[in-house]
Amino acid sequence: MGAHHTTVGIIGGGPAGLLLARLLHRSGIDCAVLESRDRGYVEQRQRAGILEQGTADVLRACGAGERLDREGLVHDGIELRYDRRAHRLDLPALTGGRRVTVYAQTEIVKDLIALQLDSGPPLLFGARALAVTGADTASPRIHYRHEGREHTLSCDYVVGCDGFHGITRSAVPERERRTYERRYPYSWLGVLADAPPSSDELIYAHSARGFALFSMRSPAVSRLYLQVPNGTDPADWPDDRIWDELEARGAVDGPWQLVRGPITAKSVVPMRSSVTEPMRHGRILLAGDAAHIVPPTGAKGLNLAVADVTVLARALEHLHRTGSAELLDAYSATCLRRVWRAEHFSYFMTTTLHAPEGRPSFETRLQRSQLDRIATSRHAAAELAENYAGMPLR
Ligand code: RFL
Ligand code: PHB
Repeated sequence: MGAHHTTVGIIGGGPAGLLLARLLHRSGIDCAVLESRDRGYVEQRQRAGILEQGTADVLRACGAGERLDREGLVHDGIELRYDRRAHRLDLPALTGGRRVTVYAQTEIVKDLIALQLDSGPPLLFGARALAVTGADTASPRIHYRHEGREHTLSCDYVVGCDGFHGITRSAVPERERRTYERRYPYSWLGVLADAPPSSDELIYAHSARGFALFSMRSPAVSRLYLQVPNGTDPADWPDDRIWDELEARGAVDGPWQLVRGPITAKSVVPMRSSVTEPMRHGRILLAGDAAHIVPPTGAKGLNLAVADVTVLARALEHLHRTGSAELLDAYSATCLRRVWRAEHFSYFMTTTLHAPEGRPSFETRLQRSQLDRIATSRHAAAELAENYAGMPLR
């Protein structure tokens, strides 16, 4: 990597790390990104699809909005299905004008990598951080392996953007951090299909057979999810079984037809909530999935990662420009307010929409009552819509 010192050493080249590097670079702050995987892997990893308005605005403001504006699909609503009925939530009408955009995480990552490789700060693929030392010194160090050799990068600040399974979190002494966690008794089987979406908007379907989500990547590609038991092997789900199950769970009175097509990818993701506090220890900071994860039902994970690094870039820029650490000192508390709101919303969406194991229970009845409430009360609908569309970033 040439220089062995940088102002901000960033571990992880997912959306959080790449966007942070972009924001710092634009503020004239020197930084470097170490990413353990290769470029192709990072660009193909199938994940999020829904961007809050604030997220899309940050991407535009830092010059990564061109393809987003051309190819992103702006959505004004989502549909909830239960008891064979469809109920639409009009997002702008319920939130004072906020909407969401369907633009895949894979595309954001490609756009940010292209910007960074074209005159941005150093971005090293195949560079696995092994440990961070010197948390309590003025110059923390990242020890990493690249092309079979070990290197050390000394930094003024180290930011862990290394996701849920990263190593930065463990550089904070155990007595200084606390993790709050919840696991759910189900997972999602997610598929990508060369089939046009069966609806113009996303459908979140509650059914006695389990939850189903009908999303999309483009006018030609569907992204679909089914609630499955933990430990499910995707090999037990041949394509026809997936389509039949999606059709059964999405069934509604009135016209609706599920369009089938070749399935091109299949994977199982467990549902988990987790928050590690605080998000800073001395000169080590955590951002995105490295600090917190949500079950995907609320579509919040990527949006939280973007919010964290936006707050962090502003704080580091303030420090660089004025010498004041005031914003940096507030970083963890500022982010955690938004994080806990998103944790609650994601938990609410998850527990309201997924079928509990076994026969219909007390919980199932509560879910139906809650869904009726959303369908009939503007207040209840607005509460969901405001959380889904997201709070403005400032
Ligand atoms: P990432 O994307 O996990 O990136 C972390 C990066 O760090 C690298 N890394 C290391 N690099 C160097 N040294 C080490 N020791 C390293 N250890 C790890 C990894 O290779 C990786 O490149 O975290 P980041 O940047 O914080 O971004 C978070 C988002 O990826 C995540 O929150 C979202 O994908 C969550 N999510 C969704 N979020 C939304 O906002 N809207 C959605 O619609 C949405 N849908 C989803 C989702 C996540 C899903 N899965 C697979 C969990 C749907 C699914 C199915
Ligand atoms: C997706 O398109 O991948 C997606 C959309 C909405 C969610 C989760 C995932 O809540």
